[in-house]
Amino acid sequence: MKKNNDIATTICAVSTPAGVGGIAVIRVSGKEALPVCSKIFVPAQKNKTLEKQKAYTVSYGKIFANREIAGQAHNDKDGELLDEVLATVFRAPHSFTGEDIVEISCHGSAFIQQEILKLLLTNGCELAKPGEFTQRAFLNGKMDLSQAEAVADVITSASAAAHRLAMNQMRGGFSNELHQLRGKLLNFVSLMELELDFGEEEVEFADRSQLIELAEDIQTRLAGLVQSFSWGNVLKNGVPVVIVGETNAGKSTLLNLLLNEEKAIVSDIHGTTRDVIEDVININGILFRFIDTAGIRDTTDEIESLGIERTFRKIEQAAIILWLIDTTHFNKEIEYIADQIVPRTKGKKLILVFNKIDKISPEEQQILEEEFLPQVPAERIYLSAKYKKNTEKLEKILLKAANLPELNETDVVVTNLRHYEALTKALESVSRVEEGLKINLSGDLIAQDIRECMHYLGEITGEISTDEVLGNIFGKFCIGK
Ligand SMILES: Nc1nc2c(ncn2[C@@H]2O[C@H](COP(=O)(O)OP(=O)(O)OP(=O)(O)O)[C@@H](O)[C@H]2O)c(=O)[nH]1
Ligand SMILES: [Mg+2]
Repeated sequence: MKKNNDIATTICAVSTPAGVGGIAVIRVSGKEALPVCSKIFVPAQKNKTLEKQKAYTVSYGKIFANREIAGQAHNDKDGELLDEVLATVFRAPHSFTGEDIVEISCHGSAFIQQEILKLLLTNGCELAKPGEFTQRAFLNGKMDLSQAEAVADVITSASAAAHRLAMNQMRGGFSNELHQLRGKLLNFVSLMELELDFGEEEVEFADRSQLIELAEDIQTRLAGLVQSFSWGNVLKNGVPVVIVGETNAGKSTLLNLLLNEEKAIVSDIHGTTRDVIEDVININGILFRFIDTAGIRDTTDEIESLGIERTFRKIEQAAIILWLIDTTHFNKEIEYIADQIVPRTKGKKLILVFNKIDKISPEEQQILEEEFLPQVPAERIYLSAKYKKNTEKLEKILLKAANLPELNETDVVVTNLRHYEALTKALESVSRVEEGLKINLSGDLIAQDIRECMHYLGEITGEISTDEVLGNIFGKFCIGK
């Protein structure tokens, strides 16, 4: 793992969310964390300065508004009291970043937070960049790259399943496994490269049949991980459910109902929604991503046509399709719409949602049940989005349709696109290794493929990383994380 002990700056940032809360936590990390904080923090116990404070203990004290000059903090005679705070001290290397850290818990006012930050900046700190605390944790060898990325996932996880996956990744389950696979490959490739040193002599240090076994093993494992992405992604970002159908069927009404929020405009004008509108919501511990779309009809309106094209694209990306049908309004259009939707739903779950049943009689509903497109294989539900009738039943159908496996704490599931891409490439190279071995390809070519596979595995854990990759990953974090 990459070690970096010469990070010179001491950084600070508010680590709690922006805005007003009961308390806020300002985190300071770096070589100068203790002396800098000591300049602005006046401990209640006069002789217990932060520098003398034991690691992992908290002390109570004051911060004054005009403590900008070194050495003045230990005299609270003058200056306007800014806040009474708690300071927690962590010492290198046993801290989140691996550096000395002081966490100042102050009252949650935005003004107090800003003033304390200003005091820290005038006393020699720099404002942390997005994700810089976690980046330092990585650079100081406290965690590998996939664990650092999991920190962001843990922070944003919005359902029990996503949380469990992120926690597992943060604890290093995934990295450990990749690290081991990589170690085994390294072992082999070293032996093969040794053979190459012997040039013309026919020596074989690396046992080919063992290597085939290993390559097969690794292939199976990588293929499993690559496959897990399809639902790992769903668990993290929500099961994509697209709401489609004719104009005015009540799609936006249903979206608002499911999200419990007036997200989309509802009106009785046909073609109200022209773009896709989406949001996620947690139903019984599973995250769903509901996507409202432009109603499908044969139109010459250019903008509406673009909207309808987007509808089709969203159907492609969805796992579940809710086809909304207006039960009060039947005409030959429905055949046209069926032709547009049904062929696009292969391999996906299609649910026929008959809406506005508040407006039809039980007899009419009965006729629909018997006669409406009987050849379309799909679950059917009758509801009223406007009057919230049968919507619990719809949620049950959705949960069933999502069909997500129960996860164990130790299950390794790939949820990160970057990992998925690297694993896919690693899988390709290890497949080439296996093929090469089977046709007795020369050692140098096989060694090259092994190295390539190791490279991609190393990219995930950060054993191989570039500044660009790091910038990309940590730049997506918030400041203070
Ligand atoms: N009676 C009744 N009216 C409904 C129901 N659901 C929606 N509506 C009404 O139907 C009209 C159209 O609803 P929207 O949700 O805007 O329909 P949409 O499918 O999004 O329409 P477009 O965006 O134009 O494609 C509105 O006047 C709604 O109030 C329902 O269950 N019963
Ligand atoms: Mg709409």
